[in-house]
Amino acid sequence: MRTQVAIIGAGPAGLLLSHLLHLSGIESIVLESRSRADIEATIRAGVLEQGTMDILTNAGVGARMKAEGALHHGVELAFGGRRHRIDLTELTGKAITVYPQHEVIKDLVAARLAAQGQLLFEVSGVQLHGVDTATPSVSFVHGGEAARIDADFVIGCDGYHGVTRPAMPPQGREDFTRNYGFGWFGILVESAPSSDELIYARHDRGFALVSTRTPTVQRLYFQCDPADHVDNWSDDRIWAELHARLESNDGWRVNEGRIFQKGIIGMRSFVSTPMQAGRLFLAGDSAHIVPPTGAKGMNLAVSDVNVLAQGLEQYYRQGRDDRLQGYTDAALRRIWRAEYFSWWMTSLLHTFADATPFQREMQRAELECVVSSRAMATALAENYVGAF
Ligand code: RFL
Ligand code: PHB
Repeated sequence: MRTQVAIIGAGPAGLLLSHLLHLSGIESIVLESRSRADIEATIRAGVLEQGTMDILTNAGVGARMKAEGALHHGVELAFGGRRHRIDLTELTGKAITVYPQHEVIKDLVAARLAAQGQLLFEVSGVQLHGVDTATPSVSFVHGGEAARIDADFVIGCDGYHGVTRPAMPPQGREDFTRNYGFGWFGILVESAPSSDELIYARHDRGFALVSTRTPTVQRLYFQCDPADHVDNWSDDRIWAELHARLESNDGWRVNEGRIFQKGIIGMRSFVSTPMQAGRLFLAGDSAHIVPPTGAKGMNLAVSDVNVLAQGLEQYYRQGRDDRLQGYTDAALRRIWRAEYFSWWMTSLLHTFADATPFQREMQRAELECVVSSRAMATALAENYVGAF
């Protein structure tokens, strides 16, 4: 097989890149290790920045997001028994949309297939060859048969645990990592939303987050030990913990309902640089991870491939590669802003096992500053909606 751009991974990064390239008349093949049903059912992100919505809309894949996504003009910070609203729209002129990542995936898969895009599911043994030459290739197994794609470029969109980052030449690489030592326990609940807007709560027992999915499904999270197991958490224990962390002086309580999905994720910050070497480029979670507190991961994946698609378009249309050469620098400017904000939100709202009493008071004081100072609330709002 021969194509212009071989893309590894059919997450938001890989699928959107393939679609943007198609709109510019550039051919690609996407290789995905999981099945279509699996990628369309994996529960992950929920919050889309205005810029992400604009990119999806301009690419012609925003219709269902607009119709079914919920526009949110504010978020709430809860601590000390009180909730404080941060008015995103008043402070920034922008809003966010809650629309599940797997719905974005469904929209992108449908768009690729409608345009006869080549999407190969359930491939295994992906290996990269000659990425430091002008004729890279990818070998893999599909439907029990060994296969190979010759391409001009290989793009690693295969997430944090993929094979493309380890295939980067080691010289000159620098990785930046922060492990937080805690995770999030996430549940999906059959019940009406408890709140019109997301609630980020700080409590001495740990962080909790009230999010939504649809008018009949809530998405809730609480800070936990990343080594804990979902089987240790009965539904009753989960509700007791959530009620304790979300306690409110005004009598508000989170709505209970049937819990139909439980999972634990670890929290880390990670950036791997540079994001390119020769004809191999990384985009999305394959190059960087943020803790989910800032709701930035999918938004970064989208902005990375938007920059990369412009570089590839310039290469094929004008025969110039200065945009491609500048990809890492252009992408990292936004990535480090999002890394900073995600780290800051995480530090502000979680309990840290090694925090001294002084540090705990500083955290409480900082929260008071954020909700009482318009300047600090504006900084949070600008970062949250991605106005940078
Ligand atoms: P993905 O989505 O991980 O996709 C990578 C794809 O590559 C495939 N793959 C391979 N394919 C072929 N060969 C191999 N060797 C392969 N290895 C892997 C995988 O099967 C997969 O299909 O990466 P991408 O595209 O970079 O997208 C990143 C986002 O998925 C991620 O950043 C977000 O989900 C993060 N995130 C959030 N981001 C937001 O913007 N807003 C949020 O509100 C938000 N909330 C979250 C989140 C992530 C969460 N979890 C579960 C980590 C909430 C949670 C709980
Ligand atoms: C979600 O709805 O899954 C979600 C919302 C906000 C976050 C993280 C996850 O910060």
